[in-house]
Formats: sequence, C-alpha cells, structure tokens
Amino acid sequence: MLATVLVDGTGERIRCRPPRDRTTPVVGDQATVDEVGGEPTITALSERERTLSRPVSPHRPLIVATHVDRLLVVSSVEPPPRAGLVDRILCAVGDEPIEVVLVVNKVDLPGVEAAMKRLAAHRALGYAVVPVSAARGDGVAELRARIATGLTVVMGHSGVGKSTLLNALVPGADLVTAAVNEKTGKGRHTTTVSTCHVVGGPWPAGGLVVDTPGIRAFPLHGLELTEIATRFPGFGDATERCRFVDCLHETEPDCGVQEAVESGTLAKVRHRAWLLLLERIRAERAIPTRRPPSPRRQS
Ligand SMILES: Nc1nc2c(ncn2[C@@H]2O[C@H](COP(=O)(O)OP(=O)(O)OP(=O)(O)O)[C@@H](O)[C@H]2O)c(=O)[nH]1
Ligand SMILES: [Mg+2]
Ligand SMILES: [Zn+2]
Repeated sequence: MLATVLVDGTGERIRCRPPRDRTTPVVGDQATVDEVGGEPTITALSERERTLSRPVSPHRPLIVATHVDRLLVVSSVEPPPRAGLVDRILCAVGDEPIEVVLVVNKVDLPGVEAAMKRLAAHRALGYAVVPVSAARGDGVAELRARIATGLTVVMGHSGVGKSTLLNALVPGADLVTAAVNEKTGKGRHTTTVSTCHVVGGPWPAGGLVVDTPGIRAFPLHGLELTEIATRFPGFGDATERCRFVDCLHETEPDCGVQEAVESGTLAKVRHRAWLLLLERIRAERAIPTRRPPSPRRQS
C-alpha cells in the first residue's frame, strides 16, 4: 500500500512506496524519501516517540499516530461523557508528554451542566475541559487556534461528533458523519479509517489533525494491573508511598493512595473510579479478585 508523505517546506503531498523492511508507516512518522527504481520510496523512518496506541488486541497494539503533540478526547452532551473511558485513555497515554484536552461537544443541546459535571473530577485534577458545539460553532475558533501547530489526534466514542467537529475546524475536510441511533443513543461507527488534515495554515507552519474511528472498547491490553494502577490519573506519587510494590490500592495496609484519600489530598471519587476500573478490567480479563494480604503472624 502506498503512503502519503507531506513534504516539509512545500506542503506537497507525494504518494510513496513503503520502506523495504515492510514497516507500515503510521500517521506522524517522519520519513526520508528517495527515488528507488524511478518511484518515490520511503527509505527511512525516524525513531517513534510520543506514540499513541489503541490497546485493542493482546498481541499487537494498534498505533494511531506517533510524534503526537496533543490529544483531544471528545465526548458530548448526548451521548454523555464517560469518565471511565477518559481514565482508560489517560492510562494509555501514561507519562508521554502529550497534551490532553477533554472536549465536550454538542453544548447546543440541553443537559450541558450534567455533562460537564461528569468530567468535574478531571477538571479538578488540572485537565482542560473545553465545551464546544461543532453544529453551532461555540468554541470552534478557540479550539482551532489551540491545535494550529503540531500533531493533534481526535479520539472518542462513536457519535460524539468527532468528524463533525473536524469539518468545522478544517474547512473542506468533508468527512462523512451520521446521526446517532435514535433508540440506543449510540453512534453508528461511521468513520472507519483515520484521516489526517492540515489545520490553521499550510504545512509545515500549520498543524495536523487526525480523525479516528469511534472507540468501541479500550481494554488496555499489554498493561499489567499494577502498571495501570500507577498510571491512574490523579494518583501521582501517592503510589510511591505504598508498602507493597504491587499494591492495587484496595484494602492493602500502608497504602499511599488510601492515605491520600483519608488526608484529603485525593478526592474520594477518584479512588472510587479506580476501584470501578479495576473491577471492570478484572472482569474483562477474567482475573479473580485478589484476597486482601493476610496479616503478619505475631511471634
Ligand atoms: N446537536 C449537535 N449535534 C451534533 C454536533 N456535532 C455533531 N453532531 C451530530 O452527532 C452525530 C454524530 O456525528 P459524527 O461526526 O458522525 O460523530 P463521530 O464521533 O465522528 O462518530 P464515529 O465516526 O462513528 O466515531 C451527527 O448526527 C451529527 O450531526 C453538535 O455540536 N450539536
Ligand atoms: Mg466520525
Ligand atoms: Zn496502594
């Protein structure tokens, strides 16, 4: 399959043959292109960093893009934001230096306050929560300015209006959109492949923004429970104060996270959100609930 390469300086798009070693180029790869046998061919790809993957398969994460500067996690007033998905995505980002912006679309619909409330705990943790309406235009110009440089990836459930928002941000993007199912209120998984668009001025002065297919499930394959526990947004260095290195912050003694809740430095809702995520991931992976560690025998 040929890959499209944007040429630095001119912004020209050229169709290139993939590298000989059969690496599949992904969005954001920085490619060296040479003429090989009279055809433009990618001869080298720079090392990937700030890579965003969707952990859809236990065997192979699906790379969404690399050299990502910014991630817009899009939710909407209807269907309403799911804080659990936001947490999973944030766990996948881990400590990669990628700016995360939580976008709440469709603020032209009733129920804005309730929708914003669902992300209040994340806002309290310091994440930017940006209300927009792709349909009516609220917040669109501000968001366009925010993504005018660097590589931005747009992710979220089906039907939240990611493609509609991109159409508003990038005149001429012409992405296909579709109404959510009236009965279930869910999206129809209209977007099936990621697409990349230039925004805020011609490349390379402008930015790039990537539309992605709606998320069905975000199972965090490839991450152990303890790793997810360390990455859980808001826990910060509280996890470093746990007595057990494999602490899952449930009922273990001397747990930094439980202590942070007790002392009021960590919101109770965040601990509850963690316990819920843990329970769900255990169910998805068919991992039995761990018994609390037995107390040391007195001698
Ligand atoms: N009221 C309102 N509806 C919107 C807004 N943005 C998008 N929609 C509608 O929401 C529905 C879904 O929009 P899409 O852009 O297809 O959603 P998507 O997130 O790209 O969905 P997938 O491609 O399936 O992941 C469409 O009917 C849009 O018209 C908005 O700001 N307000
Ligand atoms: Mg779409
Ligand atoms: Zn702990």
